Amino acid sequence: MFHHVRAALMIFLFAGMAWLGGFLSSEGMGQDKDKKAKGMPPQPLFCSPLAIEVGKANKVIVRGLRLEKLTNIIIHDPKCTGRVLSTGKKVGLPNNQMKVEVVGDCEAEIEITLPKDFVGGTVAFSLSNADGEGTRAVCLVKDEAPIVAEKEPNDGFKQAQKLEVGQVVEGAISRGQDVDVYQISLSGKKTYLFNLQALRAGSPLDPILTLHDTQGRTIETGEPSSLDRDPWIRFTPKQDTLVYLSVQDAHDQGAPFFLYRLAITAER
Ligand SMILES: [Ca+2]
Repeated sequence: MFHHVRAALMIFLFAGMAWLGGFLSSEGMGQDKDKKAKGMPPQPLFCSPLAIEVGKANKVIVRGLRLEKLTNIIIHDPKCTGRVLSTGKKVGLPNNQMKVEVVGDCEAEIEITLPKDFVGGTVAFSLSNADGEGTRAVCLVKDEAPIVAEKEPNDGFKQAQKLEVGQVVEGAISRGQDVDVYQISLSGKKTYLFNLQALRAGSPLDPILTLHDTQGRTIETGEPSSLDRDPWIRFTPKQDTLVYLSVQDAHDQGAPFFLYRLAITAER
């Protein structure tokens, strides 16, 4: 008799657990369905320009996915403010070899205001729509170094654009197979650092940085940094010399938004 009761109790218990399990899993499925129906939050990828200034309101074009119905911008720094100037519009891909998750298919205009006493090389932000807050993107913040704009044509050693130590050049690999070449005069026995900034700011450029001598021979190819894979070169010439630095895309792709910054500094 006792065994029968226990068996019945066990059956009852199992049935109860099965019912509860079914209830929970159908609940879970319901949630998945809701998520799909609701859509996804915006995903900003990178900004143009890549770097913004302290002590002012910076207008920035942000490129990414699902930027059409923006409701808010969230700046992840309590000293900075931002607003959405115009919600996103769909824009095409320059060619169908480009991956939409890398270059985005939508552009919006935002404003980010940094205080004069801002400290730090980057500011992160995210955007929200009716489906919530999306992933973060990063704007670089300009330091004191003078900025030079890239000037085309600069596709070869003969057309190289002259730069000086201490400057930062802001450029773009603006079309497929574009190469930007810079000429710099260096002093012997000093150590120089050539530091490219692209991937750290989400740029779709997959940069190759190469240092050449006056004969066009490769002295060194940029080492991808362990943090963000942006390439850098440290170089100490034996005597005063001219060198050439070239910037290219690893896949020979390019578009006006394949932006980079290249900083040339002397180490003490
Ligand atoms: Ca060029």
